[in-house]
Amino acid sequence: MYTADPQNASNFVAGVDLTFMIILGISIFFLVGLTITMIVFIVRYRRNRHPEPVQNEGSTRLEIIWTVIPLALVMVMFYFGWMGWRPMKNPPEEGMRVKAIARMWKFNFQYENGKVTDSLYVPLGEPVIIDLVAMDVLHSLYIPAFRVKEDMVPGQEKVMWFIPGQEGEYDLFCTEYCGLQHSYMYSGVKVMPKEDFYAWLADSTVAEPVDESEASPADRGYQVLVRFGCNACHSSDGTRLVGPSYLGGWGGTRTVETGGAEREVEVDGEYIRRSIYDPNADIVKGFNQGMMLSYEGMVSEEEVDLIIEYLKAVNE
Ligand code: HEC
Ligand SMILES: [Cu+2]
Repeated sequence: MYTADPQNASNFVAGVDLTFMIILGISIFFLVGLTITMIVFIVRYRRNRHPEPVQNEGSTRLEIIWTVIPLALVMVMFYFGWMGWRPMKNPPEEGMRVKAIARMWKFNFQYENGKVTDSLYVPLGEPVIIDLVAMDVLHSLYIPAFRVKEDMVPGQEKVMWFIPGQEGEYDLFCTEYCGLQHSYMYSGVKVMPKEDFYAWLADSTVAEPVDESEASPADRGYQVLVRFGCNACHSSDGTRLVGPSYLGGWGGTRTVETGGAEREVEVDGEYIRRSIYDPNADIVKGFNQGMMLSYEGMVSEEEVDLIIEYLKAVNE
């Protein structure tokens, strides 16, 4: 995914990099300076030149020097860090708003017109304001090339913003260890020229800019499962992951727990729909409640139908 790391990938690159270089410079200066001083002292004050150690009692001048200089240096670091960080906390009023939704183990991005994608698409040169929503546990959204990173905390409203400065594709991933398939939360940002971006955004027929129209309903159903990260918890080959496999479900029966009572249900369209929109209504026996969250408002009715087509095809 990752292609380039230009200096102007976002409006924050210059500030963050400058701070980093200043701190790195100060650190290198002290590493080299202290090492040289140490070696000189070892040679000059070695035992056979100074058999009798001398005890030096305090020096106010030295004390002041080695208090004031480090204080000034950390204030310099603080100043640059503060100046680089403060604008990140002040998003502009106007901009392209998008909601980043993190859940185990997938990012989805929801645009103002309802479009949902699994990579982030943004217009070049326009402020992008991201509302960060964590559905289940702590996640953290990180775009290294843009020098932005922000924790996503369930129940907290947080935002992140930036202005993309150069067309291209960049890495985006979760940097808060969030469980078994944390590494699946790896995605990307695509920066497009404004006209291309708004044309893509207005086109409601394709979620991702790929040609889905030729694919069969079952193939498109599979793409829906990929887009929403269902496959982190469900396999297609009978393997038991966090949730039951797609294989062996459709057309058969399931033992589920409904409100504490066990019962048998037919795995049909209605059951699948309920499993996606209200996963805790029926808990498949042997699996944990609360792992799967509702996808109501994210996965559309048509997409549920496509998923059902895929489940039929898997169990043929
Ligand atoms: C974090 C893990 C997780 C994710 C992500 C997840 N599920 Fe589930 N799913 C489960 C678990 C656990 C169960 C079994 C417990 C239950 O019934 O709620 C389950 C049950 C189901 C069932 C009933 C299965 C059966 O064979 O009886 C369906 C259908 C289903 N999920 C579909 C989906 C779809 C579609 C998505 C993506 C839009 C999805 N799941 C995402 C964990 C997950
Ligand atoms: Cu995560």
